[in-house]
Amino acid sequence: MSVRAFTRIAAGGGGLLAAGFVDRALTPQTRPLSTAAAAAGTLGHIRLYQYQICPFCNKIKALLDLHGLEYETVDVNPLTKKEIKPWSEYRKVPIAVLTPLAGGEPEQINDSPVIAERLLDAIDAAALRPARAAKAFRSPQAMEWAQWSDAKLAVLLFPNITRSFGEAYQAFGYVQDVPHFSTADRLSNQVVGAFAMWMAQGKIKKKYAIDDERQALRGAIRTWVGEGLAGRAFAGGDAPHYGDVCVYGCLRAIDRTAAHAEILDDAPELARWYGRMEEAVGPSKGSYPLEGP
Ligand SMILES: N[C@@H](CCC(=O)N[C@@H](CS)C(=O)NCC(=O)O)C(=O)O
Repeated sequence: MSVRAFTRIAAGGGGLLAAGFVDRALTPQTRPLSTAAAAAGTLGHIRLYQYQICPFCNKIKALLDLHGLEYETVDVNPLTKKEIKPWSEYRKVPIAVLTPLAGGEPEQINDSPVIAERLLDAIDAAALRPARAAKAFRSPQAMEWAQWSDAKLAVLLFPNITRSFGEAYQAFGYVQDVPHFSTADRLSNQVVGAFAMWMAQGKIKKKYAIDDERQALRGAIRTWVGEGLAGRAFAGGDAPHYGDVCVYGCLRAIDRTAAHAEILDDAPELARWYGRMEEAVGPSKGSYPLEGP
């Protein structure tokens, strides 16, 4: 496993859900479960190949969770990629595999914006929300924030969770909880992975012209709070739009790290919005597959 293979890995996930952050009064009713089944019917069985600390994977999971759609997650071993290597030439995550419920060929979808578009089309077709709200969810502004989240925010996460070996080791701690990883997989990923990520930090900073990574992240958060939220409950207004989901997914990806706690502590408006998003999105509906990957 090369250092390079780790350089695209960013951020990852547990729960900084401080009850005080949740403003229940502002929580929108965005999950009519009766129609979620219709979207699931169109999409079939959803399996998502992921790293738990990948912002692009967490964006897709947040989109599924917000709409009450069930899915399976398969954690890919970042060192060996053995879960995807036998059948996929594309070696990044997320990869979605949709299997029709009535049987038939599974469909592989690579690249999070492509996956998201497919999910959004199915969600719209199932009329999970009224037409006007559906249009607002995918408004041009929402899509601009989605792009901003991928291009500006996601790239800042990696340098912020790998400033020292200890931080990188903490970020990779999730591998200890992946059911199908062997003890050797867990040890090698946490130690070698953390070391490689720590070593790659300078290179990534150079690539994206990042000087002080915390300052850059705080700057991005100020942009989101000032221009995205602009005093509203969500960037989408009273309910989240797709841009809210993308930014939330990015931040949820690193929720086990010190960087996550720090940026929420530093920005009370962000923390309140994050709490509202946690409430709206709910817990992850991802499960591990019954049979092996
Ligand atoms: N444009 C892709 C980017 C995906 C990406 O870069 N994923 C990283 C993890 S965050 C990855 O798989 N890197 C390759 C590796 O780990 O070997 C998307 O949005 O899905």
